[in-house]
Amino acid sequence: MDLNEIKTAVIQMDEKSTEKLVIEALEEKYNPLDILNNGLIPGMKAVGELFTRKEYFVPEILLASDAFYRGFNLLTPYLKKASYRKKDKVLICVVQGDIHDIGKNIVKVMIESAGFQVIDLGRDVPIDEIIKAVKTAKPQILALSSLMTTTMLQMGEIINRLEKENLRKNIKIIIGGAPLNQEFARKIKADGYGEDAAGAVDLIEKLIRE
Ligand code: B12
Repeated sequence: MDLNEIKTAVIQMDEKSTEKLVIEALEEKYNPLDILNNGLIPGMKAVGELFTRKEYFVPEILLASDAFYRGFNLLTPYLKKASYRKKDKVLICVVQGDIHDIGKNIVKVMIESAGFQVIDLGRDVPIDEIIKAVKTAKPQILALSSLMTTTMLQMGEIINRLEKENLRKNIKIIIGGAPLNQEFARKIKADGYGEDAAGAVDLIEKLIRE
C-alpha cells in the first residue's frame, strides 16, 4: 500500500477507510511514525488548505479530524512503546480562547514517546490555571500551543506572569502552532519555537542539555 491512501482517506473524511488503511499499514510493517508523518498529518494539512480556500467548512473539518483521530489512536500505543525512560517533566496546553488541539495532541504523543513525563492541561486553558500548574507540578519545560493570531498574544502574557511570580528562571518555555515563528518566540522571550512535533522533541532535548 501507499501512505498517500491514508492522506486521501482523511481528506475524504472517511473514518472507516482511515482506520482500515492504518491497520493495513501496520500489518505491512510500516513504521508507525512514518504512517503519522507521511499519511495522517499530510491529510490534516491538506484539509487545512481546503478550509483556507473555502472549499471545506467547519463540519468537514470536524469529520476529517474524526478520521485523523481514528488513525492516530491506533498509532499511539506503538509510538509510546518506542523508547520509554522517564525523563524530565513537560507541561503542555493550548492557550485560552483556542480550541485547536490536534497539533498539541500530536506534539504530546511525540514528547511522551521520547521518554518525557507529560502533564496535559488540555485546550482553552486560562493563564491562572497554567501558573498554578507550574507552581504545583514544577515542570522543567512549558510547551504552549496556539493556532490563532488572536490567541497567540497570550503567550507573552504568560511569560510576563511567570517572571512576575519569580517562576521564570526555573523553566524553559517553548511555543508552537501554525501562526508562530522564531521571530515571535524571540520577541516574547520564549526559549524556543518548534515547527512540528519532531522539532518540539529536538528543541526540548537541546534546552534540557543547556
Ligand atoms: C482543524 C481546524 C479547526 C477545528 C479544530 C478541531 C480541533 N479539535 O483541533 C474546528 C473546526 C473546531 C475549528 C474551529 C475554529 N477555527 Co479553525 N482551523 C482548523 C484548521 C483547518 C487546521 C488546524 C489543524 O489541526 N492542523 C493540523 C495540525 C497537525 O497542525 P498544527 O495544529 O499546525 O500543529 C503542528 C505544528 O503547528 C506544531 N505545533 C502545534 N502546537 C505546538 C506546540 C509546541 C510547543 C510546538 C513546539 C509545536 C507545536 O506541531 C504540530 C504537529 O506537527 C486551521 C487551518 C490551518 N491551516 O491551520 C483552522 C484555523 C486555525 N481556524 C481558524 C478559525 C478562525 C477558527 C474559528 C474561530 C471559527 C471559524 N471561523 O471556523 C473556530 C473556533 C476556534 C477557537 N475558538 O479556538 C483560523 C485562525 C485564523 C487566525 N485568527 O489566526 C484558521 C487558521 C483557518 C483560517 N485560515 O481562517 N478549526
